Amino acid sequence: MTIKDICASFRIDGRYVGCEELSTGNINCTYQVKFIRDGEEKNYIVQKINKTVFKEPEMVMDNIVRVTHHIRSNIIKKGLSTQKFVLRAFLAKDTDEPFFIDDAGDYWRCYRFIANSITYDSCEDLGIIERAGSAFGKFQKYLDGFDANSLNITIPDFHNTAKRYSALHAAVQDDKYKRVKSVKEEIDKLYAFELEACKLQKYLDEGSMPLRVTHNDTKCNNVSFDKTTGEALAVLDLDTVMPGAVAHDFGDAIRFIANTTLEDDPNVEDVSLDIDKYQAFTKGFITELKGTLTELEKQTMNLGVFAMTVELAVRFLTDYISGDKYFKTKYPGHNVDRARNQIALAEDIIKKRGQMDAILEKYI
Ligand code: GN1
Ligand code: MG
Repeated sequence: MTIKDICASFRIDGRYVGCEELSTGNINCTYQVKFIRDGEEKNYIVQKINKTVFKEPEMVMDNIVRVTHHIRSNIIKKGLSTQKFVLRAFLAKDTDEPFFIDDAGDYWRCYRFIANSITYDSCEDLGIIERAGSAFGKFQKYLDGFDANSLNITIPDFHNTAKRYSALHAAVQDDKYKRVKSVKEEIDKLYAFELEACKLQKYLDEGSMPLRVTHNDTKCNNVSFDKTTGEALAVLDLDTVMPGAVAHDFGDAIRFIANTTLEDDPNVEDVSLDIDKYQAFTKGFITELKGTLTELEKQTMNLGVFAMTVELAVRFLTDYISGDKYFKTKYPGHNVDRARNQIALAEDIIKKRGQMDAILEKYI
């Protein structure tokens, strides 16, 4: 089936003009589709959901529909535009489900592309970074009152750092692709981080921290911005919305946005934590959530930055050792470069922890 056929299966009007594949995501296949309706250009995002990663796409879409419904009602209460500030999934014509299953059994979905919006894979503008922080903070605020336990667990133990380490240990043991020898140094570095990186999970296991509705993939390119005004609009990519710790969202966001280079830059000398970017995001995020955080949540925020950085390094390296089956890769060794990059970032986070704590203290 062509993308045009897929589009024809959804309740969207207008004339199909063309599509372009977007290459930023590491998991799903994403296309931006152009339509013309009443002489006006309308854009949509059409995605094929990765079934290896998301074993039950219906559950993913069920979470997304319920979460966006809750956000939408809060946005309406505030008198804000639902066209701009919340994602909308279209229904399939035949089933009225928010997905379409093609002949090959693959799941597709279709979102509105927010008019005049843009996303940033990297960003130097501290104003934009602060507004990304506010957007993710607001996302949590809008979902306050939504029962986290009612969400489907679409990827079990997604941010369970200890389980991610167990998978690494098992992959190293197995060494199916005989790749362990080439990444000995990286493995040793990650093993040295293990105790500290798993502390956050320990608090969660003990039940000392509240489980909130978290986004769990808070990369800055998952917030859309108005191209003209720079205003933060909707939070995107809600695939991994599940119960989690607030420090997961904070940590994952910082490791992405405050890295001085892209997360897969092979030149590790270019990797460090930009403290100004850290400050900008922290200001936006914490200002939204101030007053709602428990003592332990405040204390573990920067631990989350370290844990999420190390956890992703563990995931990239595990995937490399296990034959590159999970993340999309652009060249052999891509996952090793990604892991090295995150390890270098974790090393710099350790060095800058004092500075980070002082900044956090200021806003919290
Ligand atoms: C994947 O493909 P994307 O950008 O949505 C991954 C995240 C990682 C991220 C690293 C479901 O996200 O957990 O942090 O790559 N998503 C999943 O770039 O595993
Ligand atoms: Mg994602």
